[in-house]
Amino acid sequence: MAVPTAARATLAQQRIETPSWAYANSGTRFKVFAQPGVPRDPWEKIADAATVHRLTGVAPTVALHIPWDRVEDYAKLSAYAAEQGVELGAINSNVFQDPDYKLGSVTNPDARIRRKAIDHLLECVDVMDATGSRDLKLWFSDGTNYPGQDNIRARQDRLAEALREVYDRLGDDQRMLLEYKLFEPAFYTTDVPDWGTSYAHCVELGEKATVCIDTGHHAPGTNIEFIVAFLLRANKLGAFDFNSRFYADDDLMVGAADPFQLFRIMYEIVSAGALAPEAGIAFMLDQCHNIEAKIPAIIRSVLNVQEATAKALLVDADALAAAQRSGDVLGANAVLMDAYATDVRPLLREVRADMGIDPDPIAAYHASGYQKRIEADRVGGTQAGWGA
Ligand code: PSV
Ligand code: MN
Ligand code: MN
Repeated sequence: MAVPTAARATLAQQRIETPSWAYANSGTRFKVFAQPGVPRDPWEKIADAATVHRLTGVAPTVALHIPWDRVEDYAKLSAYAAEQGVELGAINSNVFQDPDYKLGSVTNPDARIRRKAIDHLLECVDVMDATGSRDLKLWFSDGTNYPGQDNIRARQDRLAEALREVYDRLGDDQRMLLEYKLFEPAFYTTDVPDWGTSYAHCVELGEKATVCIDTGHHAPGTNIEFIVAFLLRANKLGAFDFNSRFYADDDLMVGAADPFQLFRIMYEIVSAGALAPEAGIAFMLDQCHNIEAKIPAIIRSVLNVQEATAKALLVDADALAAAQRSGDVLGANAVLMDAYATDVRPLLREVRADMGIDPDPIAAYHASGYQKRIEADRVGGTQAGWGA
């Protein structure tokens, strides 16, 4: 299959954001398996993210999580990131770990706790002012476990009120990303359980509010690319949190469980012309590497997104449109499958060579000596924040 020059340029310019917490120790609710050499503070997480960017050339930003990455001076952290060759990306809020939030954060029946949660979200906007970050990412664990536990409609009102206050605090160049998740930790109702709920709140809020699709946050069998297409058309897709799921919110490497789904998602993006940074969609990873080596796993994830994107770029748009117009069901499907079946690894190796980086970033990482260095230098790495 001939590879258009434009596709090579597009691949070289792709941007994938890595999450600070993926570099730190993490685990399940049963056990954290600590690994040698993991970062002990946000500075070291940024150094690891910069290493991933140096080796892949397409991961120039790192998302922070407050309070896990809380520091005295965010402008200094931002300057340090720049020295390392990366920028600080989305600011992730956390209103899901404090015991005060047992019955909810911004939807809690107690006004005092709602105030505390909103104040944290406003603090995150202060952090964005200092770091120059564009995006505030909101994920709420709020919900109920038992029928009758709380008033479902009242909780929506409280949510809308809190979102409005935070939205009104955003600067001209700042945005709000509202993430949804089907269930967990609440098992009966979740206050933002699906894209429709997130979308409705974002529409009510205004143009600075958009939906974040975490690929692991759906019921099995959900057609995620349909959600992507719908939100793209409505101009309400702000970001992805990429990861893989086999069962629930597994946070495994993106493209590991279902590379075909990742291709279908990236095809919707490519066909809508929404891949370029100017289109305003943040392509982020949201993963935890509990048992595998973290930096190579993050590099692998970046490569998986690149491979899905390369295949999406190879879809013969004219042939597909002609088959669709003439009602050629099998022909149209074949055009898509031909692109998916293409081995794009040689192409990506060439793209990397043209970018002046090693064509095999994982081998380059192992050869670099970085892992040995961090294992020797860093003693007593911190936990990402959950799963103790
Ligand atoms: C919890 O489910 C979660 O994985 C959400 O997806 C957030 O994006 C992430 O944690 C970081 O807060
Ligand atoms: Mn997420
Ligand atoms: Mn999640």
